[in-house]
Amino acid sequence: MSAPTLDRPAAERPDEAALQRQFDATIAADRRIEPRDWMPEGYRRTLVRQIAQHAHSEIIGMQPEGDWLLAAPSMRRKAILLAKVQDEAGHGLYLYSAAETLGADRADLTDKLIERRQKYSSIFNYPTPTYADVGVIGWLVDGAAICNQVPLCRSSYGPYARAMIRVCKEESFHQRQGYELLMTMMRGTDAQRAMVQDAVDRWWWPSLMMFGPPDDDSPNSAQSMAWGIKRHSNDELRQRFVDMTVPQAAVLGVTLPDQELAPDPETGRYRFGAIDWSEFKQVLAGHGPCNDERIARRRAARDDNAWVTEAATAYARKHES
Ligand code: BYC
Repeated sequence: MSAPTLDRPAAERPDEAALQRQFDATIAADRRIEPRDWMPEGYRRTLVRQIAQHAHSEIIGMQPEGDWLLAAPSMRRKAILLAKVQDEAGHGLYLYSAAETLGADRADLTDKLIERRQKYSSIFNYPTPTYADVGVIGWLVDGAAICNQVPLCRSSYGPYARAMIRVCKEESFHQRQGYELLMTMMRGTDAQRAMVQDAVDRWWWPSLMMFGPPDDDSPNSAQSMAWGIKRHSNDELRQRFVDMTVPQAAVLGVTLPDQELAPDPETGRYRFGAIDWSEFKQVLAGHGPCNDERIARRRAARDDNAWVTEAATAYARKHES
């Protein structure tokens, strides 16, 4: 980071151009940047933005499925769901720790989320009215997350890449538990099959939006890819997700709600219909079905549990002295 060098006498300050060259060489050689390495301010800012957003998504992402913890249909389903939701909390914590290595303050990031000055993934602004939503989140949302996050295991910033390795292992368990739940429901009654289809209809398009705006409308992609923070473009990963998911839908016996979805014999990939980007923009602007509810609950969690943070901080101070 550049900040600690500023208070040194000019003669002792490392040459900024040389540091930049060293940074560029590290990126060009596909090696990792570590917290103590010098990095351009824009690189640091971009990482804090993406990692904070990612952490917020994991924490806010506990809510839609968390709503089913008390209503899960069996002890087994409850135990699985509880473990999954706890994993998401863990992911949030690894990611806030990664953001801290860049000089960010965790409480400040939470405040920015609650004040809507930082984003979280659009997908978590949709409701979970039936238990099939739990399965579909595992299958589609965790499936999309895996597509997006596996390449992030090779991200150029060491702490982010390392956090992603563990996160991806857990996400792949989440995706399978969702698929297994849906398989079980599809072997059940007509009403259960209809419930699964309804949930797929509601979550399919928002899952495609998770990958972010199309490449020609993605202001951050080019620089993030040049820095090796992102390894693939939003559209590339979205296409990879569609190609992976269509055969899984066929095995499950559900229809994906897109009449234009069809194999393209030239590319061997699936063509799909136009995404409604106005819906995505509305959700990002805070007008999705559950934006207010998600933020209100996160605010209440921060405020109602402030005494725990205060007590833990006081305890830690006592043991420091
Ligand atoms: N939602 O230039 P772009 C999970 C924003 S949780 C909201 O393409 P970038 C799980 C974007 O931030 C895992 N905002 O940006 C948890 C930017 O705005 P700002 C969630 C979005 O960063 C619980 C603007 O649009 N995964 O798996 O190059 C239960 C322009 O976009 C979204 C991550 O967080 C969106 N969907 O690329 C179950 C992945 N898309 O910041 C599961 C990590 C875009 O300039 N993040 N925006 O104001 C990334 O990979 C990248 O940040 C993105 C966007 C691909 C999402």
